[in-house]
Amino acid sequence: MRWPSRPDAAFAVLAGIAGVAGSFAVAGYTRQFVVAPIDALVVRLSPGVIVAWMIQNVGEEAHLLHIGLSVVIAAGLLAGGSLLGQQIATRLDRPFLGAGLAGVLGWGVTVLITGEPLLAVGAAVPVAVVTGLGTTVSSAPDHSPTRRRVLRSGLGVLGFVGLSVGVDRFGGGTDGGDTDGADAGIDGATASAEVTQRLQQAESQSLDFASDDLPGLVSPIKDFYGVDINEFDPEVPSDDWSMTLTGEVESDVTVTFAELTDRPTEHRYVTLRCVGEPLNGKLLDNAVWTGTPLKPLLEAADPNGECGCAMLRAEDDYFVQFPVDALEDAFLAWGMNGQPLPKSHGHPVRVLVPGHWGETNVKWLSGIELLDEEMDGYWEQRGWHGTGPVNTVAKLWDTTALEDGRLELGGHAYAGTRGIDRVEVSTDGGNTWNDAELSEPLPGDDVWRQWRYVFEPSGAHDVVVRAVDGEGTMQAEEASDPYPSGATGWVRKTVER
Ligand SMILES: Nc1nc2c(c(=O)[nH]1)N[C@H]1C(S)=C(S)[C@@H](COP(=O)(O)O)O[C@H]1N2
Ligand SMILES: [Mo]
Repeated sequence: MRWPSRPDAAFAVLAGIAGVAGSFAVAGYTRQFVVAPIDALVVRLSPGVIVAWMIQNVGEEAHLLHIGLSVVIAAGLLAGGSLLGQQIATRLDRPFLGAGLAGVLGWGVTVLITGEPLLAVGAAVPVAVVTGLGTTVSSAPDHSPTRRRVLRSGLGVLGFVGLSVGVDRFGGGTDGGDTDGADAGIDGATASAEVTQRLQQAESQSLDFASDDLPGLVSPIKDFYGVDINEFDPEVPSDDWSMTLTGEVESDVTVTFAELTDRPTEHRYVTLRCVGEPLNGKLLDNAVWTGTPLKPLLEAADPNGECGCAMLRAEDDYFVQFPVDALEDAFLAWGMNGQPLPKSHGHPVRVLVPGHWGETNVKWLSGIELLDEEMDGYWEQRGWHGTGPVNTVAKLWDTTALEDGRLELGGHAYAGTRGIDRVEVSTDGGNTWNDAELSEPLPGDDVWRQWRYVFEPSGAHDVVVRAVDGEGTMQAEEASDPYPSGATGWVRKTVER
């Protein structure tokens, strides 16, 4: 095999990039995008220590690193196809066959990765076109115009990449049942009367903050935080969904989506908080969820395993192990703020376990296996202890200077099923404490509350906030990191005006 010349190699790289862009143009940011399965593999193969380190030190930007790597791998594979196509064609002494061969190889690679023969054409065509350009350029006799052409085609490819990104971002497209783009505040525009009543109740019970930056008592879908083990959400049509309770049970129980949504329906406020969030972080939100209790299904299956525990499994290969006792209070939700459950929040069905850390709220639920012996879940395998009840927290999300010279402090407080009894605020570093104003509790046994405290500042203040839960227990003062059992401590901040 001959070593590829520089323009050949350059065009192969461009062909790879163009192929990835083409795949993106036809598939969008979905699991059919050629990068998606590669990314899933990269994430799966990343050692747990690295993942834990990334979550703590790189935070939400960490996904850009593995996505970047996956894009490079995808482009590299398609570039390899382009080069191979060119080489075979050269060997056969038919250089102009190279484009066709490169296209076929690019198509084959993409089908192998995505399993989508039709959409793979979107990657194959740009690979063939750019490879063809390369062949034309290399076979051109003189040198300096060739260079110019290389440059021009390179710019063309970049233009194509830009265009496909633009088409996907702004042309709408392949969201399929997702309402993530739904309008803030009016998520419930098409909601049932009960959901609308709940959304209105949350609105009317929200404290009247001077600041517009604070979330209300219900988070609009577009603002609701998201934590996923995968970059690309599974796409599960409701009609294809069913879930089986199996394993250590008297009898397996299977429900389809139609059967599930036919069951007694409730609309509950449930607040979610991720164990991985920093003490004053924002991975804490509340929504009105529509669904049905899990308990009757559990009773029908009649678990008899030794550990009294179950593994919840999901379509994205996520899994959480959990005590059956706690599951008895769980809710299977298919609606969020009056919309069908959005793709990013687990369409079509997710679990909501009152009062436990976010990770137990399995999205894209695919099955519940009752066990004989305890086993680690996905995050527990990676060192987290995030299946238990949430820690009590009062967030300090608002420090707003009022026109009259006073300062408004505010935020949300949450203690899972224990509820929030009061929030105390100190403006002198913890020497003296005052009760904050609290929003009226919303109905439900796993809902946050808002707090607000306004005072007359003089100079700098060392503000500290802490919550007392419904059992009379004070939020733990000792500070600890989120890893492995959730952040503890009191939120402190120096404010001045
Ligand atoms: N199938 C599945 N379920 C999942 C996860 C996931 O990655 N896959 N993430 C969990 C974590 S860590 C949290 S905090 C919550 C977040 O739910 P949200 O994305 O709807 O806010 O979902 C949990 N359920
Ligand atoms: Mo989480």
